Amino acid sequence: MELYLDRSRIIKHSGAKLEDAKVAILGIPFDSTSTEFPGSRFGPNYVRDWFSRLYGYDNEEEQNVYDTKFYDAGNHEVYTHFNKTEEIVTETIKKMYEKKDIIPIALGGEHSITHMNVKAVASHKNFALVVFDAHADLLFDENEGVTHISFLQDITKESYAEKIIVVGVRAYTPEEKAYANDNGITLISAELVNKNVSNVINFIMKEIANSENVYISVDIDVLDPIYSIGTGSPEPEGIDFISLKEIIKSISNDKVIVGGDINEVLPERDPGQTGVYAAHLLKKMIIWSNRI
Ligand SMILES: [Mn+2]
Repeated sequence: MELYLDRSRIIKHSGAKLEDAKVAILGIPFDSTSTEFPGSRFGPNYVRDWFSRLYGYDNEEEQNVYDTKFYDAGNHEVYTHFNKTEEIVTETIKKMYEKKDIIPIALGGEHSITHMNVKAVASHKNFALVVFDAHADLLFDENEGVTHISFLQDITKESYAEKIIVVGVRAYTPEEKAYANDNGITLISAELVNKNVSNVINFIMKEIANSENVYISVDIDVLDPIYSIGTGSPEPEGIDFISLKEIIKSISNDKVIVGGDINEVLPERDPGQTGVYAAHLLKKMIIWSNRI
């Protein structure tokens, strides 16, 4: 299992062994299909650095993240080619499952890494997929294969999720909207979240009522650029951090989180806030995933 993993930069104080942990952090420094600014491959270690500066104790949850005994698996080896990378990443996650029924939380890398983690989790469990993103990521070009702007269409075609919802969207083409409509994908705009987050939470819970398990994928560009300018394709008029937090927290109160990821953090273009918010979200997601 160590074959493809670099553990030289794991989160300080994350001392749990895989056998004792419930959550496993896995860096996937893959950004070969980036269409805008590249560099999210440096995201995993950057988010770890910010994570280590945050208090371990979370006042809201009254829990110390380091008491949850999460396991930091390190960063996965990647190739330039998506399929080759996915093959070894899913193999590693499968080997983790053989040791422990783990909740893998991946750190990107670009958003296509969601396809890798979702594929691995889907081979063990059923779940609804809730994606937070400024974009619909439903563009498709059959010559390109899986990319960070098309991966959600690939996930749809491969039927990895019982239900797909994209929250916080504000940049998509008419074709993407039509594809979502035709394939039962629910798009919830940033505008709707900003108007009334409680209504959005109720709506999401209804949409995923038939699923026990949920996979949470967060493209950091779902946040307004005042929180996340350090990303490849920022879009104005996004949602604020509290709304993002309230939605995921509400889902985790009711459902079992079986996997997740935080992606598209671009250290080179980040004055710091994207990193610190991504790290804060990671801390919350580790604690929420440990709840049930
Ligand atoms: Mn995305």
